[in-house]
Amino acid sequence: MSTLRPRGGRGTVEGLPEWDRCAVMGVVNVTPDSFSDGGRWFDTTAAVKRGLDLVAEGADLVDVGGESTRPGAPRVDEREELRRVVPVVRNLVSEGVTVSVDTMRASVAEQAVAAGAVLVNDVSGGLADPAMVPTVAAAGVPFVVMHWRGFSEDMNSRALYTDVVAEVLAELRVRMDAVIAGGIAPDRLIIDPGLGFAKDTAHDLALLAHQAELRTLGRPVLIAASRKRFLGRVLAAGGPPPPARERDAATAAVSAIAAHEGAWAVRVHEVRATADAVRLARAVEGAR
Ligand code: PMM
Repeated sequence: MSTLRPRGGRGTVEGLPEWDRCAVMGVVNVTPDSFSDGGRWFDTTAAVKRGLDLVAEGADLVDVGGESTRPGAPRVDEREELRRVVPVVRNLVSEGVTVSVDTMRASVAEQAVAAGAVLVNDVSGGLADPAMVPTVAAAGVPFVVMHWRGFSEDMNSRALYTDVVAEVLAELRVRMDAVIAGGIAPDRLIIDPGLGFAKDTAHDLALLAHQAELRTLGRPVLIAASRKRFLGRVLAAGGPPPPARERDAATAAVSAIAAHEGAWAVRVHEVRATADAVRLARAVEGAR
């Protein structure tokens, strides 16, 4: 495992703060329909308070999104996405929070960056909107390239792999080359295997088991397992899966594993337990 990890540990991202451990990205979904927390932070005041609470609980940065990407979700209207996201970003930034914007739209990314967001997290890795890569390149902010095979409406039908780890790596490499060719600086890229996006439980687990291989792409790795279906399936042990809100202990377990394997950051809905997990992973690392 550690033999596959390049020197330099989890890596650094130009334009973002450096943490001496795996960072914790707290999630604020300003949506009525996200699979795990939809509707809970669906007005600006509640969403901003949620972001501040996540920071108080130990989040290093807060990821603000206005479009649900749960399997089967329809797309949200652009104006509505802007209305949901931009004021929340602006308010959190004014409180000193490091904010990323979770969007597939260049217009939302652009306005969020203008409002102070310092990272664009695009689950489509720039594929959904042809204006995304030039917009991020011009803004000069870091960019998350996630493995993605198509919109949520029908992504489950794309969960077909012969060797999921090799194919995800190869497809991520193609996207990295494309976004670099499009003008985004290589040292501003973060990669993400896209757990649950066109992947079933076995695929998600294989990607976690081979996380160290993602580091061979040479960029920091973001792992976003929080409350996802595969955790429900593992916990179900043959019975009905527990609801999303009862998957936080399992999420924290993944955070510990991911941090131990060299993840740059983990993206989670409930921060407290994951903040403990990444600190513990750091302590174990320090004792090597
Ligand atoms: N997953 C979701 C949303 N945004 N961003 C990244 N980089 N990686 C992910 O896997 C990811 C993401 C879906 O989860 P949510 O709707 O509960 O936030």
